Amino acid sequence: MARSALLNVMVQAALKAGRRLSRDFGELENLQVSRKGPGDFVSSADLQAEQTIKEELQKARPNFGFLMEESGEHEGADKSHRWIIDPLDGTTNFLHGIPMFAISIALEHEGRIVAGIIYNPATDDLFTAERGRGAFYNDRRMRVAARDDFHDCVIATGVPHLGRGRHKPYLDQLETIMADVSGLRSTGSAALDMAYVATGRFDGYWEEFLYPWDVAAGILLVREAGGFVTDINGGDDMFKSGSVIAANEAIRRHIQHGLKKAQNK
Ligand code: 2AM
Ligand code: CA
Ligand code: CA
Ligand code: CA
Repeated sequence: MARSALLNVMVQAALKAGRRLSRDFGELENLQVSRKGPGDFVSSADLQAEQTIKEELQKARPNFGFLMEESGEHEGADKSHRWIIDPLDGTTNFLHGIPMFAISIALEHEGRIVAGIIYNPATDDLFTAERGRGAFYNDRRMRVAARDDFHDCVIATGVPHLGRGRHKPYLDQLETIMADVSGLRSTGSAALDMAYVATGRFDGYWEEFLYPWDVAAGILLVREAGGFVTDINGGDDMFKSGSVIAANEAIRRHIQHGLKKAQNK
């Protein structure tokens, strides 16, 4: 299927920023790295990627607003459109030389996500979706996994790191879900975890303490791949709650039920 003009703009921005990220990934010793908080790093690669993406998108759609991890919120003349961008999701992996990181770009129109892409420049994996038009992995249609026996499932989760999330409730969640599934995984990139749910590699995913830019594109990818995404209580408030459960509907319910059980431990 031919890519729409809008998706093309997003892909070109990601490819351009991605080329630079790949170069930086090859010479990590030259990066400037600073600390935002305990265990929370940002590098010149994050900032440069964000700048490149912003410039490219602005050239194509001058009036749209922005919400970005590193430089925050900028209102556009057009109040109904907003880009939500994580220029480098998985900075910790990136800085450790682990090739699991991604650029995440979503477009919100009147509060609804209408387009999303996730791009891993290290593997050249590109995941794209537009509302009502399906989700694609390197131009092949994606579907979430159909598996409905929870015991057979490989479930992804984001491990709360230093500075975000409390440990005991998470350990209770892990213990509960772990007891029921075939495997647990964590890529260290929320965007990739969600893209992998959309391709059916992971049967499901949950995480808390997230920001909109971590998940905006991933939410659309999973939904357009036939999956379901809710917050931890089964509602639609992923951005406000910072929590996400994503899977096919049967598995999503299993995860939600497990997390509820963990709360009562
Ligand atoms: P980031 O790399 O864009 O900051 C889910 O685990 C998300 O948490 C990741 O997508 C990652 O996004 C963020 N994250 C991972 N380790 C982190 C850390 N030490 N401090 C802050 N955010 C982190
Ligand atoms: Ca970060
Ligand atoms: Ca992120
Ligand atoms: Ca980031």
